[in-house]
Amino acid sequence: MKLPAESDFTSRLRSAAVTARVGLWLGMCFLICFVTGLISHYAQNADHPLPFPASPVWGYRVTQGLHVSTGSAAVPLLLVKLWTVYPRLFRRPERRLRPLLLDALERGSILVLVAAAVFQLATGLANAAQWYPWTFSFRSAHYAVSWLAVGALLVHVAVKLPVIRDVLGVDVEATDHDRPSATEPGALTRRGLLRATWVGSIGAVVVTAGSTVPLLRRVSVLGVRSGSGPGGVPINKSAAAARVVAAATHPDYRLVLVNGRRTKAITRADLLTLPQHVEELPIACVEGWSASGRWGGVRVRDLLDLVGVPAGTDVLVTSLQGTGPYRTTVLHGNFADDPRTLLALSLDGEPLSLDHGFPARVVAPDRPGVLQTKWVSRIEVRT
Ligand SMILES: Nc1nc2c(c(=O)[nH]1)N[C@H]1C(S)=C(S)[C@@H](COP(=O)(O)O)O[C@H]1N2
Ligand SMILES: [Mo]
Repeated sequence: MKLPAESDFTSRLRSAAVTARVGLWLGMCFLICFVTGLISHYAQNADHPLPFPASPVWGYRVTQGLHVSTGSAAVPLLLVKLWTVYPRLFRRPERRLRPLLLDALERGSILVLVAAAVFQLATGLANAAQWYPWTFSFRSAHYAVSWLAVGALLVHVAVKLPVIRDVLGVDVEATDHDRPSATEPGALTRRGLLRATWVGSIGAVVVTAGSTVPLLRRVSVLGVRSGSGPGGVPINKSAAAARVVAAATHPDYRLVLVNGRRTKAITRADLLTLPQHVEELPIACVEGWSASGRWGGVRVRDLLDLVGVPAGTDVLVTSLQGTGPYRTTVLHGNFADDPRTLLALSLDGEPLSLDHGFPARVVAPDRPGVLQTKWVSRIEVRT
């Protein structure tokens, strides 16, 4: 089989004028994705040198919704951009050393960029679809590769800046930076291709982001969670899947509070005799879906007072769940003290369902869904 030559690609749609316009939007999506990703990563870290804010309550809902939306929007953009540039892969290498080295450097940085971008979008989408066909930790891999992607992106933009400025300054049909062979009219005009790309990109957001915006839910075929769990809040992992049904319904259930040697074990019935509060708070999953609920229960701060935990103390929350990465989570001092942070016993006026975390779960404002621990059995001062 013979490799094609760059000159074999003749469509005038594969033009720097198109690439730069798609690239501009792709770059913006990547930047928003990167920043919101950093926020999400930080929020999930066990150590917070700077406290993560507990306000506004919907903060994480918005940043993570943006993260998943811009990631989804980037998929068609990346595909079209790659389609417009890949003939350049078959360019003959330079003969002289200096241009050859520069060319190799540029191609190397593009290889890193493309590999990182494809990895981020593929793992991100798979994660949003709750499909984990890998064994590495999603969060650390996705985080590490994001730096690679952004680094390579900055190098790429810097290298291409002269061309980008030229082609963005003139009409998209201008041919100044076209490859000599790119002269055949395509099935679409360049404007038509761009329009189709924007539509594809918006479409990608609609089919995924619907899980965050209730109005879009019906058309959101890739948004995995429906809005139809008890109390209007979807269910992420069921009690059966977490293997907690027996422990959660056992008459010996006690919530155990621990502050060093001071401990207290409380039944669910006793929890219901403590002052009850109602808060409207969202569950905002890292997968992008979110839903608001009216949670009722006991303030975590009131519970900590029962065993004399001082203000500002980080606590560790443990679930009845035997295994899994979300069995224990850290509730940082500023969250534990926030009057809106509840150990929830009810949702929408009904006792908490098993799947939503019965007998009791954590709900705190502006907090990633993964940390809203269900089936809570123990709250202790973090050591
Ligand atoms: N013990 C435990 N708590 C958990 C989880 C879990 O797997 N185990 N999943 C978390 C995730 S990822 C999310 S998004 C929320 C979902 O809460 P919901 O199922 O009530 O909507 O619960 C969180 N709490
Ligand atoms: Mo989640």
